[in-house]
Amino acid sequence: MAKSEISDPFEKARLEKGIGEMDDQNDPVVMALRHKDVRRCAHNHKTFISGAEPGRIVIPSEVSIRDIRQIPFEVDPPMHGVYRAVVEPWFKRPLEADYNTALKKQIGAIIDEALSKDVVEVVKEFALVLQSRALTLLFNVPFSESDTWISWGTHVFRSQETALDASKANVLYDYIDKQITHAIANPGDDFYSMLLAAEVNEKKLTKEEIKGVIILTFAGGRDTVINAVTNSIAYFAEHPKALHRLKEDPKLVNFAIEELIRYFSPLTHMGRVVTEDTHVCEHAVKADSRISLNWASANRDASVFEKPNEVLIDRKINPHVAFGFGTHNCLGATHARQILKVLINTLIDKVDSIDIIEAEDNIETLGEFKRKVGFNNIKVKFNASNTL
Ligand code: EMZ
Repeated sequence: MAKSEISDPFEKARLEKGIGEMDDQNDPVVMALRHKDVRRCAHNHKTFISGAEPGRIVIPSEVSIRDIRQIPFEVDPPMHGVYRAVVEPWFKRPLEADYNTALKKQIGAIIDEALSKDVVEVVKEFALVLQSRALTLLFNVPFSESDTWISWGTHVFRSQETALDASKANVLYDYIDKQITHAIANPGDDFYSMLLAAEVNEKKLTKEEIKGVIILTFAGGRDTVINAVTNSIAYFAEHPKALHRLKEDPKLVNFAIEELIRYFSPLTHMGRVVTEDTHVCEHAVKADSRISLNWASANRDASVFEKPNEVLIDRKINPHVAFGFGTHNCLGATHARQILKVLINTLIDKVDSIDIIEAEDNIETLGEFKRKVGFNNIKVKFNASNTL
């Protein structure tokens, strides 16, 4: 099997039953597997809520390690929309020309460094660095902050040793407290200062609310972006023709981004808590139980996607749900898409081919299902294109 291949473990269950079941810390989850059901449940935010106990819609549940509500992620309409309106313009800044220029400079430097090395371990030396540095643009804080963030590793709540690591969460919370205190004393044009000045229903956000937004910004787009970047490198290593095709026809880059995100589905699923006895795909679910919207499975649904297990980099009709669907669609999607766009364009410019030396998969276990989401580590050699 090719190293960049991400197979679909849900196919049989999706076709036969439409659902999958898994336990998670004695709080079981019924996974909706079909594209239609995933969208329908995501749309029905009254029966399937996000505003449950903080941490409960995440799988694995983070209830035991945090009690701060992430905003707007763990808030339902109508308040969800009110918070979202406050933060949304900030999360659209990646579309601005200056932001793009800065991102190009950062990613160009990372690729130049990679080209100068014999071996690069992509997860930690490339994707983690790239994600952390790019996040300084989203926060609009000094570049040097990224060194601290890199030291936190690929997940702020999880470590290699434990799936839920409370001590790691505390490192993040202490850091955020310090940054907020600093911004109160020195208001500037950074994310913290924007949130401190923001008003919701004519009232300033509380410190708890501000922390909720910031924690989400650190946690939500971390391993997901790292997986998307790493998987992209692995894909182009094994499909050099795809990179050459994009070079010849740059109009395809936007299609390629959506297709890679569909194929990778860096976030397998997201939970919801059920408010009343109901059904998911004819399967009874009880009030106060959990379901999940399995984006990864929906994105391989053959009733929606032709050749669902193939990457068609020019796929035109692509209603994927890799960034979620409906009210709660991913707040960081613009930033993530810009990262991938600049990454691909820089690879096109500077890289001819990539050789995989060795790789270890990162596999998630969801009940009977095992799904590859990315790599624990993957060593590669980047080869420069002959542009001179
Ligand atoms: C939460 C989540 C958000 C959670 C869109 O996903 O991402 C997870 O990686 C975090 O652990 O706390 O932010």
